[in-house]
Amino acid sequence: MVVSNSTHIPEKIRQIELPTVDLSLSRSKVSELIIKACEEFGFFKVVNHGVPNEIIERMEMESYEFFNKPVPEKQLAGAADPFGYGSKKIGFNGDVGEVEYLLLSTNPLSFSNNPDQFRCAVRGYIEAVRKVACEILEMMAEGLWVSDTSVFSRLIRTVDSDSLLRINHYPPLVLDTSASPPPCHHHRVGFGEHTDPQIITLLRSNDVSGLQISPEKGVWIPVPPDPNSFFVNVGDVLQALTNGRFVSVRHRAMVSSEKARISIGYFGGPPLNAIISCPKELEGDNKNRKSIYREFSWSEYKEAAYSLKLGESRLNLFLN
Ligand code: GA4
Repeated sequence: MVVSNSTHIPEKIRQIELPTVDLSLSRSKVSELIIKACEEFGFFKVVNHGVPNEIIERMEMESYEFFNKPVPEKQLAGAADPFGYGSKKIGFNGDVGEVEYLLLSTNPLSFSNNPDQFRCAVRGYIEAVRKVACEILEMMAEGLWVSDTSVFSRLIRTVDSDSLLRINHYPPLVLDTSASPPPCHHHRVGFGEHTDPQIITLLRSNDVSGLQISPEKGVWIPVPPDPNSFFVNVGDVLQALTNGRFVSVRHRAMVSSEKARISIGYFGGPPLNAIISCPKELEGDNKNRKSIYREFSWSEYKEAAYSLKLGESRLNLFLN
């Protein structure tokens, strides 16, 4: 199917079944499936993840409650510069979308103006998803035959990891049927095309669609929602840590449903002073054993990523 985006460039929407990883399978099978998915798409769905339902439900309920409040009350969470409540404006470079959100740092929890129950729900949720993220990162290292199997996971497990939690609330799509000419496409951009700068993202949403991934320019694969699963994507730093074997997937969120979408993203990032370089087992097999990317610190990379527009690529600024 061909649809148009706001700049009227034709886009192809492709319906492809995306990889699913069942975490209850044997460890070797799981790591094999994860490696394949990360090399092919930089993206997979996780089922049987072991995060208790109560933790997820509580988090979702508190999120609904937060976004149902009047705007002045939501603003008590502070402005999203960098942590707090934001609406429409994304980042610092003029990007906008049909979304309101709460952006929180996970270490320590930047969340002082909100009620205790919400704080507790967020804490419990972060702890649970971080655990799953660490397990996944360890199985990635195992599958890549890296001897230090916690080489990736310790970057997000440490207390000074620069990780984030983002709760997004996408409004329902309201079509102006009286518009003349009538609207030609039934979707709007909620959160524009981008890659995540960090190591790994675990995203969970209610049963409302919107997420799409782009394996190649102009091609979009809609990801059917599944409230019982997490969607995992490789971030830019993991692409660098794996010397380009894993791909940091481009993705976006569209507003295309008559129901509001709530998504909760955990972005596992390294400490600001961490030096990003791939383990020796993943260095090139060329004569100089050179890796594709030069060494960089997460703070250096973050600064570059945050100074660009949403859709702009940053990892290629760090090529060797
Ligand atoms: C994408 C992933 C996370 O949501 C985020 C986003 C951040 C923001 O909203 O402030 C960024 C975006 C994200 C990447 C490029 C920069 C920074 C907006 C933007 C234009 C919180 C993050 O870490 O990077």
